Amino acid sequence: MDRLSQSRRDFLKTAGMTMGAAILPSSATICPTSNAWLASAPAEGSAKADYTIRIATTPIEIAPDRILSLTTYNGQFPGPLLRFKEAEQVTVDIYNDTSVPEQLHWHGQKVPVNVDGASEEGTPYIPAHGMRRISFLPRPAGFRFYHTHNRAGANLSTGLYSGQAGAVYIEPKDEAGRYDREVFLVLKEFEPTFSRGGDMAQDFLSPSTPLQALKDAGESAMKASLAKGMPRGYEVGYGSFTINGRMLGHGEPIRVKQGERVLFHILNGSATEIRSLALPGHTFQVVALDGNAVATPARVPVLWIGTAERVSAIVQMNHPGVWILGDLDNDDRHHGMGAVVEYAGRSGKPLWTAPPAHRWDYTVFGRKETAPAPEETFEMAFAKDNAADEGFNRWTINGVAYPMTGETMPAAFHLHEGRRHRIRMRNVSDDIHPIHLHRHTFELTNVNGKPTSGVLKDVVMLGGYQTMDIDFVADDPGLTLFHCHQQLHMDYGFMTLFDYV
Ligand SMILES: [Cu+2]
Repeated sequence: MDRLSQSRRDFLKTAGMTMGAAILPSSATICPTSNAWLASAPAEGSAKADYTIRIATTPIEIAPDRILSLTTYNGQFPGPLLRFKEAEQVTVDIYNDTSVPEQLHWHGQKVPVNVDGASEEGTPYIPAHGMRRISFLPRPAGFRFYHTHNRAGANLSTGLYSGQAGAVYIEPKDEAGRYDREVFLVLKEFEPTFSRGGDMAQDFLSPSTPLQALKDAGESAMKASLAKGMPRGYEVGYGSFTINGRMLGHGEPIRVKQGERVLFHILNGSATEIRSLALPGHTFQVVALDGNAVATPARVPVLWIGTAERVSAIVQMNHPGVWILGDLDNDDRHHGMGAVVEYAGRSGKPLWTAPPAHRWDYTVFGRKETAPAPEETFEMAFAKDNAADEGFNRWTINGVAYPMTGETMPAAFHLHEGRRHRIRMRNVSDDIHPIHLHRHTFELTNVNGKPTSGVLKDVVMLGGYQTMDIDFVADDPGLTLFHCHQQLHMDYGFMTLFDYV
């Protein structure tokens, strides 16, 4: 038996054991004052973990005879779907079979710093050819994400360019929404290459009006850089596109029956890209964003999903046929970004038709009432130094680029436990930034001039030359990382730390 099938079997076995079985004792210890679960190495002869994750580089077939070398979780892409129960302790053994120390980040969860999986916060690395055992209380309930938090820099085989991404579902005590079955989809591109500023600015957000002052500042900085003879900074493009690790037409179809309500949990596991999805003749009833139920579930013809965002949406299957659930970008869809939806009793070539024009507006899912006033407000401006770091764009928050040396930095912003804080963000660049806050959930309170409330997220797309306010209660003490989730941006400065004072 090869090692790959061995590790898969081990995973299935341990995952199976947790189903209805008593939680196994482990070597984890509890810090009684903060209720934080602290990780420690498994003791000699200690009980088996509830879950085992093995990081290793393996061949992954994304289409017949299209086989990539990828670092993955448990030899598969996406990594196994991890189902936890809210606030029921789990123990996870993470083995690192690579020669590079790794960080596994529990994205969207309220976990202590030494579990979270970010070296900047002080989480210990999973040593090369070593392991870590961690224990924690999964929370909050909903659709979460686990992925590597390593810096990639110019190395396109590591960080989120690799295959280290998977879905987490934390079952709530009461499941909301009526549906017949659920389908998890992980969107991901592979075979990355660099280009010089090939990316076109995307224009799909609403409200869409840029702030003239931000635009003037961003454009004059870019003009000055080009006038000095600087080239445009590197961007990343991809050769292949997949849903659940298979290119369009090469995965198992999503088989549905007429009249069914299918709940899709969709994760954008991309390192750098924003994705769109449509299903011809159908609409999406969005019920949750980033795993958190929205204040106003609403029907949309197209989903736009920034890097690391998640959308949960119910589709009423009332248009029989064989369809392509695919990206609006023809080129990306032709290179694999899609999956086939096949009604029972129907056959033939899967069909695609472009959806009606539609803009993505987070406030549609919110409330009209304004959110409570914050007790403290932080101002942040995000800017780009074109090609400033060996040809890569350097990104700054209030003029400061997070250093890329790997050392721990002092926090730039200070939180008070229990207080409601607001981050007022201004984007002095034409890129859309998927902004992420670790270990906390934030509420959108103003989207480019439009007040809102009731949309709770951990990543949000901030439009080019736009503004946004996000509020959060400081309720998880410890260093807290804040960054753009676009790998090239976070790797070249777009990152900062909060601490609790
Ligand atoms: Cu960014």
